Amino acid sequence: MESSLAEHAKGEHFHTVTPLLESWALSQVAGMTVFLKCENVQPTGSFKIRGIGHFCQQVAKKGCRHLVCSSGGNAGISAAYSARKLGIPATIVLPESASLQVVRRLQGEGAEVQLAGKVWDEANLRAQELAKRDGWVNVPPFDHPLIWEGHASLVRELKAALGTPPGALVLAVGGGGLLAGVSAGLVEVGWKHVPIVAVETRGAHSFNAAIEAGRLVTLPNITSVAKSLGAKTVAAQALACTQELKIISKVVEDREAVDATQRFLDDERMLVEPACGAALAAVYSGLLGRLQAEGRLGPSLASVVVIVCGGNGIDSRELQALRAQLGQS
Ligand code: PLV
Repeated sequence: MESSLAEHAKGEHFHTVTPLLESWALSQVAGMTVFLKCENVQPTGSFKIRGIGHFCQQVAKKGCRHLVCSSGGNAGISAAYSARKLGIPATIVLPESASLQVVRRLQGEGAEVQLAGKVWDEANLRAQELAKRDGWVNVPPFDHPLIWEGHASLVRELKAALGTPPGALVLAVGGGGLLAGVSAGLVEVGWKHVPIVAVETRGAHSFNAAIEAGRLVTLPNITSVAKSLGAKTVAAQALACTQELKIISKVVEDREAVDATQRFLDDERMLVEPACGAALAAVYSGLLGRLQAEGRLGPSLASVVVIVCGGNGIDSRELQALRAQLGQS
C-alpha cells in the first residue's frame, strides 16, 4: 500500500530553487561578473535531482514498481532520494570505483547498492539487464527527454533571477544531460543566443571527441579523476544541440579541475567534485579570458553564469589524496 505521503510526492518537484550568487572572488579572477548557480545545495548534492526527480515522478504515475539506476554516484543518489519520496524500492548500480560516502548515502536512502565494472558504461549494462524484470524501470542518468525536461527548470530559474540574459553560461559535460537540458531551457526562455562553454576533463572528453569527429565517439577508457564525467560516449542529443546553439567545447587537465576545486573551497567555502571543478576551471585557468580575447564570446561580455553542479564523491581527505596524486601538495 502506498502512503498518502508517497501519493503527494508524485505531484511536487523534488528539486529546490537554488541560489544564484554573485561571486566576488571569481569575478576578480575572471575580470567580469561571475554568478554561481548553486546546484550543490540541492537536497541530493547535485543538479541531477531536477531531471531524475521529474523522470521518476513520471514513471511512478505509470505504475513503476522498482527503480534501477546506473550511476557514477550523483544520479544514483537522486534516483534513490526520488524513490524514497515516491515509496518505490530502488537498486543503484555503481562502478567499483565508487566512493564510500556515496555508497553510505545510498544505503541511508534505503536503496540496494550493487557494484559492477570499472566504469559507468559497465555498470549501465548491469542496470539494463536488471530493468528487464517485470515492473522495473531503468532511470537513465543523462540520456532521456524527461531528464532534459527536468534539467531545463534551471534556466527558468536563471531567467526569473536575472531578467536579462547573461553573456555566457559555463557547465561541465559528462554524458551530456545537463548540456541538453540547459540547451532546451535556453530555447524555451528565448535565450538561444547565449553561448555555452561546455567543459570536460581530458580522459573523460567524449563530447569534445564527438565534436572533433563530427559524430559520436566512444573513448577507449576513462582515465580522468573526474569520474562523474566518465561516460565513454556522450548522448546523441548533446551533439545535436551544437546545431542549434552556440556551444564551445573545451577540455581541461585533471590538475586544473582539482586546482579549481581547491581554490573554490578557499574562495567560497564550498567543496565540490572535480567534475564541477572542470567548469570552475574555466574561470580559474583563464579559459574564459582567453575565449573573450579571441572574440568567441561576443564583443562585450559583462557577466557569466557558472553552473556549480556539485557532487557527493568528495570530502577533505579525498581532495587531499587527489592533490597528492596529481603532484599538487
Ligand atoms: N554524473 C552522472 C554520470 O556519471 C552520474 O551518474 O552521477 N557534474 C556532476 C557532479 C555529475 O554527477 C555529473 C554526471 C555531471 C556533472 C555531468 O552531467 P551529464 O552527465 O548530464 O553531462 C558517469
